[in-house]
Amino acid sequence: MDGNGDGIGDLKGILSKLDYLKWLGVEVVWLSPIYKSPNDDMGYDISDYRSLNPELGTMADFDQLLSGLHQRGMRLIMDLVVNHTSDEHEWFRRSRETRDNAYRDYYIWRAKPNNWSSFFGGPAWTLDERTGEYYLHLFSTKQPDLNWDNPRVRTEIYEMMRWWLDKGVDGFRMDVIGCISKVPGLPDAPGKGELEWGGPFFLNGPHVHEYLQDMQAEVLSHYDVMTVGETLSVTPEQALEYTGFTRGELSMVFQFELMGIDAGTDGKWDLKDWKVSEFKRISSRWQTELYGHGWNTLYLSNHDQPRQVSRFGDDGKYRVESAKMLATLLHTLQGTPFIYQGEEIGMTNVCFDSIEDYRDIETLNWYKEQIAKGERSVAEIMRSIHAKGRDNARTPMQWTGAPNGGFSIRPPWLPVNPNYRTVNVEKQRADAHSVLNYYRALIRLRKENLVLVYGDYTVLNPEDETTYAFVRRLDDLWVLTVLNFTPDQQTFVAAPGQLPASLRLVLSNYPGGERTVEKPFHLRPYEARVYLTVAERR
Ligand code: TEU
Ligand code: CA
Repeated sequence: MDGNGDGIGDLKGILSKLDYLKWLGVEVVWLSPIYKSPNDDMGYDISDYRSLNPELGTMADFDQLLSGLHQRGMRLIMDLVVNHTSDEHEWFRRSRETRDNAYRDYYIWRAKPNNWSSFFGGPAWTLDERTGEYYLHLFSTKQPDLNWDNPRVRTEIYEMMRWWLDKGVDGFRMDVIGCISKVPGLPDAPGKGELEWGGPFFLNGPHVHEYLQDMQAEVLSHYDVMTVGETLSVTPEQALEYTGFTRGELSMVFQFELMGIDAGTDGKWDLKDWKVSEFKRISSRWQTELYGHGWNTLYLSNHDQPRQVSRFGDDGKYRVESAKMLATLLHTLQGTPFIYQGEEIGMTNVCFDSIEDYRDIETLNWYKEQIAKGERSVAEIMRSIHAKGRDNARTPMQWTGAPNGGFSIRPPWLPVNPNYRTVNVEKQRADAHSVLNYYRALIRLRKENLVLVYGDYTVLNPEDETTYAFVRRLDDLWVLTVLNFTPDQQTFVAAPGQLPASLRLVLSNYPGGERTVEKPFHLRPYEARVYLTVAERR
């Protein structure tokens, strides 16, 4: 929400929406980076960790936001981006001056680059003319990687973390935290030279757990905080090394296995159809393997991913039904659900015709690279961008049907999705059957039923390609979720003994439907139902 009419969302704007968040049932707010930044990667390139991007507000605005949240019983977690800084950060400006200054080893310099490639295209190394050496950047050339093997870097980061925690923030979402430890010697990735990805040499590297345990001992354990690490390509086994209850590292991590379900061999832009059975296989694996040992995150959207209703549902005829169906999944699995702004009203992907309307560096770099290669037509390139571009999620929040979706009095930094007149908060608050009111009901349901928080998990129909049914149990409490993932009528039949007789329907995205557990279940397009052992609801 833009609070001062310059077309850019800001802290004052968010402050004006705290009552909305409270009404919805939100408990914790995670802000993407708001620090000083040249915005090469929308704030994920920080040039000063202790001051804010003036576009977003002042420190007084921040203090007001934090106390506004706390007064309402909500909490705030900040984005901790410490795998890299901006090249405009003081440390890097000094580091690049000479080969032997005190800040040189804050970053990773080599006389010769290895063959790793950057997540944002091109090599992961850039030659810095002044000292004639290359610096490592897993992301853009303006995001040099910090050298975590240098104890001074760790100490500086811990001090900065304490500074924010002493201000009263309630934890951190840790950006690409699984990338902070690189394999010593930075060896070439085997294989195809420059095009090969160096992943195995910097994902879950040799010292990552030691550094996180150190961070816990030095900083986090002294505060009442929650942490969530962004860990690319972790398996459940690896996730437990970060989050296991006895590990003393992180509260939870974001896994990416599900986000890779529609990516072909060439990566995210290489569009691939996905199967309901595969979705369930991945979801079930995480549910089962973390249960009792660590804590899951649940998410289907964020600022890097396309809109979930466009990706896993139907953003046309069944937008409302499928948005609610996905929301039901998100809130009835085990773990902490993360809702990304606008998801709660079923916001959809955008299809801007021209690349000029896009802002995201990953998208723009990939577009340029593809045009230069000349292997795909512009139409094909745009097709991938429409499906997977990060700006799908970044279009302004649709508050009302007023111009610019009520986000700003001015045309915003990124165009508003043209569907804002039909899809907006104002309209949905007034509609008892809206996606928004359904999210609110789901959040409440979760808070009222411990089985939804602590229950175990069993998938009932792993092989079926149309529906997803699972039960969760806590002592004698049961919850059953039945979801139709298709635009057609489907039937789910439970096997004998899979369900108790006493379950009652407590929430559904359609009126009517079987109120008790009957066999078979007849499901309408994208129908979702939640059943509970109502008598013993607690
Ligand atoms: O994302 C890490 C990351 O790997 C993403 O760049 C991901 O590869 C891509 O978005 C998938 O399309 C984090 C932040 O969430 C992202 O916004 C930043 O761009 C990135 O780190 C660098 O800080
Ligand atoms: Ca603004």
